[in-house]
Parts: sequence; structure tokens; C-alpha cells
Amino acid sequence: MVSLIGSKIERKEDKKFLTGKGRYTADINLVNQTYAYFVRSPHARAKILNVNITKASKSPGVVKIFTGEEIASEKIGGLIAGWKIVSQDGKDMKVPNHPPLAKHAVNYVGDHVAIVIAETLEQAKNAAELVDVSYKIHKAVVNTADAMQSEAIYEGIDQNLCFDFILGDKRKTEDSFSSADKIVKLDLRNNRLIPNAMEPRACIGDYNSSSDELTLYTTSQNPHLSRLVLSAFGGIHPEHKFRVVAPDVGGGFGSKIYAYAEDAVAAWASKKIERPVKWVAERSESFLSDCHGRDHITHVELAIKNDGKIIGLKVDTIANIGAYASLFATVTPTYLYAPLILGLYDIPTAFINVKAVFTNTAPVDAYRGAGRPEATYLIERIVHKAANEIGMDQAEFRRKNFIKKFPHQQCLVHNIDSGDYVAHLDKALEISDYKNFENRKSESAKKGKLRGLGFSTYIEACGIAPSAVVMSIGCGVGLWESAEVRFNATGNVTVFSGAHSHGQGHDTTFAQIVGDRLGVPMESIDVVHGDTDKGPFGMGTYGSRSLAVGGSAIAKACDKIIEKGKKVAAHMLEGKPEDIDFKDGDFILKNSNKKKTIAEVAFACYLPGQFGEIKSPLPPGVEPGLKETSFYDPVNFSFPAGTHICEVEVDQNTGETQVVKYTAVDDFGTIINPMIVEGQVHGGIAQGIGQALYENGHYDESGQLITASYMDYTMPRADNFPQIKVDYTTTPATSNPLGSKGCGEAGAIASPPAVMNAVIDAIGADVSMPATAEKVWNAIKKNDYKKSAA
Ligand code: MCN
Repeated sequence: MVSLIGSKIERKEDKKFLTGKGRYTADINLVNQTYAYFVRSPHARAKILNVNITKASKSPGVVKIFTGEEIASEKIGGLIAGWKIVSQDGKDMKVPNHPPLAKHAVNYVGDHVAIVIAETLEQAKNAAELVDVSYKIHKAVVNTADAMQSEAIYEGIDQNLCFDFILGDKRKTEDSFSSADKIVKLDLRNNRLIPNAMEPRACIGDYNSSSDELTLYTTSQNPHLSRLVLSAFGGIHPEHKFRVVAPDVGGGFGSKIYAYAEDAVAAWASKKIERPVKWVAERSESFLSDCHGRDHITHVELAIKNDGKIIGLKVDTIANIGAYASLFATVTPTYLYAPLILGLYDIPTAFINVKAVFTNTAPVDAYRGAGRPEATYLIERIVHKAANEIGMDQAEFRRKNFIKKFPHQQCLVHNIDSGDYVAHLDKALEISDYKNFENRKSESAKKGKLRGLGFSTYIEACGIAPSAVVMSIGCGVGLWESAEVRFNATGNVTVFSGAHSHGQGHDTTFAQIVGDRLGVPMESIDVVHGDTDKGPFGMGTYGSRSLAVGGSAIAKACDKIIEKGKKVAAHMLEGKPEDIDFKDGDFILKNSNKKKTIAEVAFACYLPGQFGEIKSPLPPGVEPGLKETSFYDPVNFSFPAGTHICEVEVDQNTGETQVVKYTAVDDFGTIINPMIVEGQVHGGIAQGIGQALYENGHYDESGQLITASYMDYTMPRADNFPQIKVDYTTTPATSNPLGSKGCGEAGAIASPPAVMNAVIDAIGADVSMPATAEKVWNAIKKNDYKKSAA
């Protein structure tokens, strides 16, 4: 039988999506449903003096209006930060309370003040206009760089400082700098991004007063975690009577990990009014209130020897985490960032300082890559500069400094189990036809275009899970993943996963794993996820963990099925379990021509006595049924890595940059479905090109989000991308039974520095992200001026 692992099988789920049969939260309409609209703060920072709902309450169709006052009086808990970071002075991070509806103060434009519930959406919106809120406006803190010098937003949080985190050996790093031949320095900004999943967030709270059961339909990447947070910390409803359903979800990219204020309030409000409460975000609300990503400013220094050997690294970052510390906001600029700053390089010592600051802007949290794009951006930008400054070829500089032996314990945190960095560098050089770049550059010059080439090599710690590791670095809970593999009596299989697919193709790849392990045809396998009532507790999808952790749980559950199946088959075949081999869906008695298919064994497990050959097909002590559950907690992260090479052409007259050639060679360990992986890589690269050239979340001085619509926030379009060449090298991961490494974020991590290094190579001047036509044009002019003055 041809293995399903590594097969380009078409996505099972696409038929429904391509024929308009996806069922998203906004598609769900319940009997007696009401519609919610949120009154949001128009100010970035203000005290709430009074919320007058008298007039609004009398508006036609209004069912009820709730304010922060009521929510606070019912002791509904605030939204939480899930990861505790300790500052260098030994003190715990400082976080303000984050009430689902503001009571005393609002802290960013879009902050939630009241929920208006009416018979129709129009009526809710009309009434929301009549909610009269008196504010005392204060000067907003907006800029990442100035936040610590600005007036404190919260009492008790001096300098607006959430934490002052350090990692590494300061003394040793200072010593390495003293012995350096050259110190290369760079100031960088990692621009704020707004996620923009295709489907805006939505939720419906549905309370059943007869059974006292609460159901929340929501656009979540991890329904079990949402239920846990809302029940344990929000006190919305007891977990055993609380069901969270995340049906089809149209992309998340991290922004739908968190239980948001809207989820908490709609669920709670449906209990109060005993009717379903539905809320669907408008795109402008998504811009204002979805968690944003990135927003760092960084100073980095690299100590090198004349021969190009890197001997030390120093990094100072200020990370803007917005108005409140969202669920993963504190781990993103610390443990998902700082340890990865070493890149693929064997750097003996490093010292990193990250100061996370509160500002009057939307909360900033994990967005595709989460910390790792920021880390890769800084190391690949400074490496590009260093190679240039000592006049070494970019590829050779990297090759010289690569880690070459595995496992490798880095000087900061990670122990990297496997990799071959030279292999993907060489393959990328070949595919991109690196050696003929100068010819292509001359061709571009003939068209009046400046051509540049940029490298990015990256490493990622993903498959976010290992409880022992994450809890040792502050995570409030261990992370693992669950799966149940359930044979039905007639031989088909239902797989329940705690991961959630919202574009990643789990219905297909997880079925491939089961089909491959159990020898069951793909069409007989159904993957179910996204409903807390259906499968066991699960941790959800983020950090490119679903295959390495969730897929491994599925594989483990399959192995348990085979173990039990061997006992049953042995009994049926009148042999011993140790004499049974399992291959391609058949249990075979060694040295005989006797066998039973797995479907026959499953049937026997459910309907003992049907087979007539022996009295009972179940051996003594074996329970009926054929379903197994596994909770899988890996021993380590998985460490995908790769080399991306980008070529751009810059129009010197307009400053317009076009990516004209892009090569990605990645090592994702064992690949289950190369077609799905290629799609994941393409999508990530598209997002990274968006960050490098177009996207920028920008607040003005008063804290108004200037880029709050597609008129002002530039999303990349299809004609901004070239044909992307994707290829792989393979070193299997040793931390999970599949040997797989995550692929979901790689493109977004690797591509921004590849693009920016190419732009800088083309124009011969530094420029910050996004490298808009205006910025690039000005940089070219400034550079020309410098050249002519010299
Ligand atoms: N895969 C594979 N072989 C590998 C690695 C992965 O066949 N060696 C397959 C997996 O089985 C899965 C897919 O590729 O079908 C992605 O797997 P994985 O890397 O484990 O990532 P997750 O499934 O955990 O997805 C999360 C990741 C993240 S963190 C973001 S952000 C992101 C991304 O996936 N958001 C996405 N890709 C997205 N794609 C879409 N369409 N929409 C999003 O919101």
C-alpha cells in the first residue's frame, strides 16, 4: 500500500468551502435571537464620568442595555494574561484589571463601554447612538519609544512598565564585545500589524434556562481554552454546563486565540435576558479591537571577529503591549522572542533586555509567528549588515556561523534536536540561481530598475506544548494535545481533536495520519473538532502545534487501537497477541494465512457473538468497544528552519518595490501533505511581504487609529507576489513520533528580513518597514545626495 504520509491529497474540506456551504458563526441564527452592538470608546484615554442609557433604553426594539456597572456588580471577572513574566529585579510583572465592559476608565479607542441588545441589528445600532457617555479626556500614551517617559496610565504601574525582562549572561556578553574586532549596530522598528482574518470575529451566547446550560458559538481557535478562561476566571458559567462551539472559522492567524470581551459579555447577557444574543464584528470594529501584532523598537549590537565569526549579541527592545495584557501578550515578546534571536547561528553568548510597555492602543498579542518574526527580523538584518561591513558574501557569512552539529544546546534556552542548515542554504542558492544574480541585476538596470537580493535564514521553536518546558518559564498551565480515535461498528472512523482547523487543512492531514496508521481509506475517516461537547479537553491551534502535538496525540491513539485490536484479533484467529502482525489494515497471524481486517475486528469489538467461529470474539478481560484517547505532551518544541532568498526590483523614479523572485527552502521534518504545506508557506510569505512593504497599524498622537479601514491599511494583493518557489530538506524531529516540525508560521517569520535585505541591497540605504514607495524614494534621494556630496 502506498503511504498516505507525504501524499499531495486534495483537501477534503474544500468542497464545502468552495461551494459556499461553510457554516460560520455569522451563519447561525437561533430562535428568538437578539442582536448586539457595542458602544465603544471614541477616546484613547478617558475617565468615565457617567453612562446615561435612559433615552437609548426607550429606543424602538431595545431589549436591554448593560454597562460596566452591572457587569462589575455581578462579579464577572476580567480578561486574563496567561503567562507570568518576572522582571530583572525579581518582581512579578504588573498588569491592570481588564474588565469586559469598562466601568471607570477607557484605555484605547474601541474599548468596550456598553452592550445594546435589540430585536434587530439596526435597532441596536440606532439605540447605541443614544447612549450618552460623559468622559473626562486625558492625554493618551501612544508611542512605544516614549511610553516609559509618559504619564502613568494606571495607578501603581510606574513608567507604564509591565515588565523589564532579561535573558542571557550580561558579563560574558560584555567580555565578548571587549574582544571583538568589530561591533555592528542597528536600530530597528518592527511595525504594528493588524491581523485581518477574512472572517471578522463573531459570537452568539445562548442560555437555556430549563437545563441551565449555556452555549457560546464563537470564532475561536481554541474553544476549550475559551471555555476554561470564561468559566474559571470570568465566572460566566460552570464549565460542566458550558459548551463552546467554534464552527467553521475563516482564518485567525493568532487573533482568535483569545476569549475577548464580546464573548464574555454576549454569553453573560444571554443568561440575563434568557434569549440568544448575537454579535458580528464590522470590519472597522475588527481593526479597532482585534488584538494587533508586533510593535517593537529595538537596538541590536553584534560582536564579530575579522574572519566573520560572531562572538556575541546584545539586544534592547521596547515592546508595546497596548492597553491591557492580553492572554499571550507577555510571552510573545519574551520567551517566544528572546531565545530565538540567536537564529541558526552558533553564538556563544548573548544578553537580551525586553521592556514591555502599556500604551493607549489596542492590545498587542500573538500574530502569525508571534515573537519569532521579530527575532528573525533583527538577527537577519544585523547579519546582513555585518557581512556587508566586513565585505563577506552573505551566504558564506551565514554558512560560517551556522550550528553544524545536533543536538545543540544554545547559550540561551533551546536544545535543538535536529537540523541541517547548510543543506537548505545550498539548495536555496541553487534553486534561486544565486550565482547569476549579477546578470539579472544588469538586465534590471537596463529597464531603469535597481535590483537587490536578500537572504533570510530562520529557526522557529514551535509545536508549542512541552509542559515541563513552558511551565518552567512562566506559563500558567502545561500545554499538550488530546485526540480520540473512535471506530464505529461498521468500520469507519471518527477522530476527535483538541486542535482547531481554520484554514490549515486538519480534516485532510489528520485523516492521512489515521489512514496511514490504521489502513482505513480516507473517505471512511471523519475529523471532528471545535466543540467542547464532542471531544476531550484540548488546547487548540496556535504556535504551529497542531501536527507536532495534536497529530502525535492522534498517532498515539491509533497505536492504542492497534494494541487492543491485536488482542481481539488473536482471540478471533486462535493465536497469541504477540504472534499478530498489523499491516495495511490487516491483523495477520504469523506463519499462517489467517487474518482479520481492522473493520472485522472493530465490528467484533462492538457486536460480540456475531461471528459464529468462536463463542465470543472478545478475549476475557477485554472490554467491548474500539475507541482510544491520548493526551500527548512532547518532551521538547520542534525546530523548523530554512533559507529564504528574495529578489526585488525598485523603480528609482517612484520608489515602488516589486518582489520579482522568491525562493523558500524549509525543513519541516516529515511532511504529511506537501500540497497543504506549500499553501501554508505561500500564505505566510504573503503576510511577511505585507509586513515588509505595505502594512502598518498607525495611531496619531491622540490615539486615534488612522489605519482603521482598507482605505488606509494596505493589505497586499495577488499582483504584489511573484511565483514563489518552495522546496524542502528533511531532518526528522526527534521530539514527536511523527518526526514532523510545524510549518504554519514559517513563511511569515522568514520573509520580512528577506524582503527588507533585498530592498536595502537594491538601494544601498537603510529603510524601515513597511518600505513604502515614499520611504524608499526618499532613501534613494538622500543616498544620492550623500554620494554626490562625498
Ligand atoms: N503539515 C504537514 N507536514 C508538516 C507540518 C505541517 O503536512 N511537517 C500540515 C499539518 O498537518 C496542518 C498544516 O500543515 O494541516 C499546518 O500545520 P502546523 O504547522 O502544525 O500548524 P497548525 O495547524 O497548528 O496551524 C497554526 C498555524 C498558525 S500558528 C497560524 S498563525 C496560522 C497558520 O497555521 N494561521 C492560519 N496557518 C493558517 N492558515 C490559514 N488558512 N488560516 C490561518 O488563520
